[in-house]
Amino acid sequence: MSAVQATGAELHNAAPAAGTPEAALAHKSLYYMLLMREVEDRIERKLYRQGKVLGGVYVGRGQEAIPVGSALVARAEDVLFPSHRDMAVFFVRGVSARRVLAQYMGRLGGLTRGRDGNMHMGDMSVGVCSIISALAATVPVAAGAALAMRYKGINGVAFSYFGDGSTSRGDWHEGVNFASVQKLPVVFICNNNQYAYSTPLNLQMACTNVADRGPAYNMPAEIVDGNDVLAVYQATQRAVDHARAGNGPYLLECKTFRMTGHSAHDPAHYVPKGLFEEWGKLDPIVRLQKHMVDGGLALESEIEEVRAAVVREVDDAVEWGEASPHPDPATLLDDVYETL
Ligand SMILES: Cc1ncc(C[n+]2csc(CCOP(=O)(O)OP(=O)(O)O)c2C)c(N)n1
Ligand SMILES: [Mg+2]
Repeated sequence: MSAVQATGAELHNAAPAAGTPEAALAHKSLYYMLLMREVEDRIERKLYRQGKVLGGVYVGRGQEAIPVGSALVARAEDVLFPSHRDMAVFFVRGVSARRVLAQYMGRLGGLTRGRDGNMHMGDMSVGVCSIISALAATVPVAAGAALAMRYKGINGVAFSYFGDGSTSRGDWHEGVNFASVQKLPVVFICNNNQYAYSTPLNLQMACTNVADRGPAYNMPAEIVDGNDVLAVYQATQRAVDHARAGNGPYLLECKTFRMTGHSAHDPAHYVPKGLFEEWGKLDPIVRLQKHMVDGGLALESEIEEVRAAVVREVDDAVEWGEASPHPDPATLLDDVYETL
C-alpha cells in the first residue's frame, strides 16, 4: 500500500464529502482566513502593545472572506492591488507569514527590507502591488496596469481593492471611468465595512450601495455577502470571467463590518455597541467552519488541527521576524532611486 493511500481507519474518520473540489476550496479558504486572523491578532494585540511594531496597525478582522475569496480566483499573470485590510492577498499569492511579520517589525526580512513598518508593501514577483497611502490613488494605477497588460498581450486581470470611503474620492472615479471607457480587465472589489475611519456610510455618500455607482460607468455591479467566503469566490469568478473575456471592468460590493476601530490606536467609541454584536454573529470564519462540518466537508477534529497548525506557523513567523536584523542605516537610500 502506498504512503498516500488512506488506511481503513483514516477512511472511517474522513468527512463524507472530503476530497471533492468543494471541500478543497473550503479547506484552502479556511486556512488563509485563519492565518490572516492569527497574524493580525498577534500584530495588533501583542507585538504592537509590546512596542515591537513600527508604524500604525490597521487590521481586517471580520473581513477576511473578501481578500481570501477573491484572491483565490486570481491566476499567476493577474496583478493585485490590496488595500490596508486585505493581508490575506499576500498569503494567497505565496508571501510567507515570516516576511509579513518581519515587515511589521521593520526588519531586513520584510518585503520593504525594513524601509516601512506596516502594510505599505508589495511583491511584484508574485503580482502584488504596494499600497499607496493616499486613499484610492491605487485605483487609476490598477487601470493603468490593466492597460499595460493589454499592450503586452497578457490576458491578465487587475484586482483593485478599496473601502467604501475610497469610492467618494476623485481618484476612484477617474480610475473607474478610464477602465470602463477603455474596457479594461479590472475587477473592482469594495469592502463596504460601513465606516471610513469614524464616518458612517450615510455621512460620506448619498447612494445606499456602493454598487449603485456602477451604472454611472456602464459597468456591471454586484452586491455580495462579504462575510461568506464562498459567495465572494463565486462572485469574483463571474467578475473575472467578464473582465478576462474583454467585456471591461466589473464592480463587486462586499458588504461587511469593521470589527475593530479604524486602527490599533482607535477604540471606536463612535460605533454603536449593538453593531459589533450583530456582525459578530456573522463572523466569516465561524460561518465557514459550520458550513464545512454541516456539509460533511470536514470533521471538527480536522478544523482543530488546522487551527493548531496556523498557531504554530505564526509562532515560528514571529520568532523568525524578531531574529531578522534591522537594516543598516548606511543602506537607507538603496533601492529608493534607480541606479544607472
Ligand atoms: C486621501 C486620504 N485621506 C485620508 C486618509 C486617512 N485614512 C486612511 S484610511 C481612512 C479611512 C478609509 O475608509 P474606507 O475607504 O472605507 O476604508 P476602510 O479603512 O474602512 O477599510 C482614512 C480617512 C488617507 N489615507 N488618504
Ligand atoms: Mg470603510
